[in-house]
Amino acid sequence: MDLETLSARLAELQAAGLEAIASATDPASLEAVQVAYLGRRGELKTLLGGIGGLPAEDRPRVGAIGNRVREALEAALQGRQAELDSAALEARLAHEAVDVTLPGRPFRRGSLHPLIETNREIARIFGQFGFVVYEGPEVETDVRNFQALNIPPDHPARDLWDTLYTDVPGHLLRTHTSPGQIHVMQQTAPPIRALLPGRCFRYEAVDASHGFEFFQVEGLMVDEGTTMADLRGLLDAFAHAMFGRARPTRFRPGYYPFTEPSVAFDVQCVVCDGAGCPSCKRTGWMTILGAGMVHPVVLRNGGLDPERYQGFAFGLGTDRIAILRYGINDIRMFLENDLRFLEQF
Ligand code: 2U9
Repeated sequence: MDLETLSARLAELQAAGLEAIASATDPASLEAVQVAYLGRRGELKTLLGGIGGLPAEDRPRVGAIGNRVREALEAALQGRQAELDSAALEARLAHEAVDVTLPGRPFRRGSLHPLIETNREIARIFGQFGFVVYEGPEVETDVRNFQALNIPPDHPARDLWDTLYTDVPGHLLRTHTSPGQIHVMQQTAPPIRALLPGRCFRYEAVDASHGFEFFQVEGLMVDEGTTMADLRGLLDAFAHAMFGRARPTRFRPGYYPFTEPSVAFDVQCVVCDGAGCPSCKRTGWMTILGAGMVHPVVLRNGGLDPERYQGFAFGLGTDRIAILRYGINDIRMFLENDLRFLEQF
């Protein structure tokens, strides 16, 4: 090959290379162009391999042209690479753009279960009188659930509190939170003002107003000189906070093995305001809790001297209070996990 031909071929190569670079649309094809033209076995190397056939005085001229071609192609490659990079960046920015002016997605807010809500309200009210919330276990011993509460084996009152039993002899699902009060009495020195909320169990035919599991809050106060007047005042304050200041209340005689004397505590019917309706069985009154002065035997079982200390206790059904608060007519709904019911609270 002579100088003229080689120069012309180098010019063609440059032109073809520049066109290939300009039409590369992505980094991979650009790299392929680079390899094809400037690689170790690329077109430029191959063409310059023909330099050996030229007369010695022509070689530097061809070498110089070859360098210019390489420089031109390298510059074009760099320029094209920069173009492709910025195009890729533009595309990414457009794709990943965050429109900060869009409205946020709302969080789905849950709500408290009506029994939890009621429980908290009860604890809040008694908390104002210094009552502290304790919790006891749901599986209890026969001793704490019955015997310590003055209900010995074969006592007829056990029929009222038949429950579910575990495989471990002498252990059962608690029928009230009272055994927790025994824990408190044995572990705390008076003055005691304890509130025990929790799940309780009983052997029960289930219907709209009875469940085999239910929730209870019990209160216990023990101190020197505690009287039934303190109990009455406290329960009045509770009833007024829960059902309204003007709502009349009353004590009726009751019976529990663990309190003596025992009472039922009624509020005027919250449905008919005392006129008489199906909700209050036409009596005008609703029993919202039971209470009494702690039996001396129970105080002694709790490790306290009944000559020195007196106390009162009360127990209320959380489900029942919640029914009255929210106007619910079937306690089974509390435990069915039906969102149509729960979302109303
Ligand atoms: C100790 C001593 C005495 C707790 C009491 C009641 C009366 C009562 C019922 C109300 C509705 C249970 O949930 S319910 O079915 N409870 O009427 N409970 S006095 O007396 C105690 C507790 C602990 C050591």
